[in-house]
Amino acid sequence: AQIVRLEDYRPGDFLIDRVELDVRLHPTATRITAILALRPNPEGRADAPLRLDGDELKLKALAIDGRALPAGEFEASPQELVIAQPPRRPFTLTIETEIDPTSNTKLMGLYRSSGNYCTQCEAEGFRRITYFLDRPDVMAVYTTRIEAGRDEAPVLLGNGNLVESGDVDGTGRHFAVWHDPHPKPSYLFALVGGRLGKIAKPFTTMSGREVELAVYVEPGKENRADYALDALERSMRWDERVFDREYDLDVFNIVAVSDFNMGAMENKGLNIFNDKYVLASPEMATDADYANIEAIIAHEYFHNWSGNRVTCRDWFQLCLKEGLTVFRDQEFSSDERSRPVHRIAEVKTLRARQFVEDAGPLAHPVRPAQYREINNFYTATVYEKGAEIVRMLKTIIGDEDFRRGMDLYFERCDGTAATVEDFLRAFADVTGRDLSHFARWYVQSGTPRVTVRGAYDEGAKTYRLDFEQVTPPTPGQPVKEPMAIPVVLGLVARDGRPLQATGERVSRHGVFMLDKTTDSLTFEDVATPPVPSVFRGFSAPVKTSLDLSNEELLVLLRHDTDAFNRWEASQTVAMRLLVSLSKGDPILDEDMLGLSSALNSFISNDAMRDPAFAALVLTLPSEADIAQEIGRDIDPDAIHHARIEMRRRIGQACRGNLQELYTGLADTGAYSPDAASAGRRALRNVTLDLLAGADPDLGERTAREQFESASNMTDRLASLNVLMTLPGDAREHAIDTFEERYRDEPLVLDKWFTLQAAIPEDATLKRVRRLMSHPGFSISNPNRVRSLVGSFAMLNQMQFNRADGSGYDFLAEIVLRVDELNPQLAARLLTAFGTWRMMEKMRRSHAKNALLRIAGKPNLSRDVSDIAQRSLE
Ligand code: DPP
Ligand code: ZN
Repeated sequence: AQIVRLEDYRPGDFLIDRVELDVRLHPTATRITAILALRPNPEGRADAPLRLDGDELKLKALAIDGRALPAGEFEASPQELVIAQPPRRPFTLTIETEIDPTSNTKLMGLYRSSGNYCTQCEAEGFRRITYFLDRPDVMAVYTTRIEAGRDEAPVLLGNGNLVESGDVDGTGRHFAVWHDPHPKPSYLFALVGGRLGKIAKPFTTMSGREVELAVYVEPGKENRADYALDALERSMRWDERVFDREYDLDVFNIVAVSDFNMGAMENKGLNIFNDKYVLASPEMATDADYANIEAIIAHEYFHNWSGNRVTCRDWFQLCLKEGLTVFRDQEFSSDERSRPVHRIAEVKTLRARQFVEDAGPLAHPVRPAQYREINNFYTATVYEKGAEIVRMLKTIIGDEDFRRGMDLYFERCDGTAATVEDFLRAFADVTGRDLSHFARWYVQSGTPRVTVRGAYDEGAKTYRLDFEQVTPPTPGQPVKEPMAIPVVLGLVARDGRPLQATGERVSRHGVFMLDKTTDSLTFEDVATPPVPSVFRGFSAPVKTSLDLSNEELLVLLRHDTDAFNRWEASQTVAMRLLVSLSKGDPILDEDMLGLSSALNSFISNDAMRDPAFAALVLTLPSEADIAQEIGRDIDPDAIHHARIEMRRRIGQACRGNLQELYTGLADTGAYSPDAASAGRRALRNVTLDLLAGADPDLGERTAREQFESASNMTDRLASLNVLMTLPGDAREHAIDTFEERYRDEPLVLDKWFTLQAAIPEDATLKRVRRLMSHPGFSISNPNRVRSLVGSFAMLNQMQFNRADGSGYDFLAEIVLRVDELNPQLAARLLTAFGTWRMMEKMRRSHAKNALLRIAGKPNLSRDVSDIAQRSLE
């Protein structure tokens, strides 16, 4: 397939200023008339043909300035419409196309979900509706007339504001005209037509404009949309308060649909959401679901400025909107919840997804230099690492300059299609700093590893820290340059007393910049040998090697003022023991004892002060985390058993305290999804898991009781998760009871699929195959496929990476099946092979064969063939 390169970017030869669409919805033959106001781009070539993008389109009519174009003057294929000699002045082009939304299983362009019509145009879906200059630097003002049968689609929604609506006399059809005054790229176009229930509330913006906020859902589910609407309102207030960003239309509509490739989409004034990220009730959603809904509602809303008002010049700049918007939604969640707890959650996700990606065959820079299929670049690297870059920038220049830089960026770039350079220039201009070295974070892939060594000089009362950074090679980048790494640090005295220490070259924001391969830093007047606390708050997306003993790390767990590093210390000690166990190395009793007694005193002294934080400290690193830490010749069975063993030992060592905690945290009163209540549930459920590890009989009894008495989905699901680790009748009975209760609730059934796909035992693959013929499963619904097949491949390390290769063969088979319906979904599943090279030899060869089988299949989608090829390179 053809490779698109950043270095080949040039402005288009034509621009489109206005688009008038007339869309006549029909299940299998929707007619679209597009009137495009075109003009030659002064920055383009003067004699170029006009080439419009298409994808599986059927051209019905074509006219320039109202006159039909004769056959010889254009060439139309499903993929392209070319006019060799277009006018060299402004003109209108009228294009009529016909499409079949019912057979659109790719869920790109206009398609149907539960009978309703909806669209998804990012990245390149608009070209499946009409021929267009489908690139983000072509920005136009859209007016959309939507027409449909009144019975079939009583609700008709478009971008912008509603300007007209009414009946089409005597036909049973009606129409609505929507006008969006803000110029936008085609990827932000959307329309919806269908039978939908609505909840709404008024919102007055900071300058006093009246806006109606509304959420549309499947009729009958309106009462499950309250939390989403509330989150929207809080997001809007927050963006006004924190970034001075105001909303700019008369309505803000959110529509939930059940068939959606991504989480949600920020179409101007008309966000379309995967219903998983809208619908919630205590009976059916977990605390994690509520937190995700809040974050994603905020994310899509924040795009109104970081993405829509300022959009991307080309798809290489995707991180310009995504990294920045993830940063913004993370800040929002941190303000709404607990900042340190949220930070830990962010880092856990970053490590689990982005570090893994960066260490595998699909590694790429935050701003890639090339792509074959842009859909494959909506990645953890672009999103999560992209957000970390913005956070580092803020850490380096400080809060005030960061805010001034953001203001300047929005002011300068409003209404334009911008680049990463434009973004950085705003911060360089407000601070007078040279950010060119920092900019390397956008272009160099791979996770830097920073080694830190400390040395105390008793006589001079100084403490020196030596730093060294290395970034490993990644695909296409064999040699790496040193990065500009902000290290937020401090020193901790062993007895916990605050340690006064001044360091040279530590900025007034507490940051030491490591921008060379090696560097050191000396602290003066250090009274006693300290324990260094580096990368506080995870100040940079790097891996760290510390020459600290377990004992010293446990000093940090007890005494560090930085909550992130307290947690990190507990995890580092646990990880060291887990790695030793996994490799079959003996672990010293004193090391085991050191950790369990530290945890025991943590439970007695600290756990109830911040239960959410305590839950994180008491959660052992996952099997996937351990595999990453080991890095090569992985044996997932050994890792699984090592983790079970650690869980047992910690559970037994802390049993008394855990039992007390479990009882003390008993569910009281009505459910509320707030962070404090969620934290108590999280801690109680971690406690249950450790107790079950220590004593399976007690675990089973307690989990069954909790399953039966739970007043909310969080506790019910947590008890089920514990039961999944305990084979037997109680488990199977609970599985059946849950199914019985929720068989008509697809989003809850998804949890049931996931639960079973993650069971760590040999029979699971058979179980997953059987569940694929469950009436609640559907191979064409992305949420169902991800819940069952995706969870098996991503959550069940041991069974996906089975020694006999059958886990790989299964995934390959499903990827090929799904590819015929929905390439984007298939490609996403296939990324589970991203860790195949670090497996031991037998597994590696099975995985490679499965990948070769996929890559060799004729007629693969570009999405799947791109991932398969890169995974094999
Ligand atoms: N732009 C969407 C989002 O991340 C995904 N297409 O919000
Ligand atoms: Zn986004």
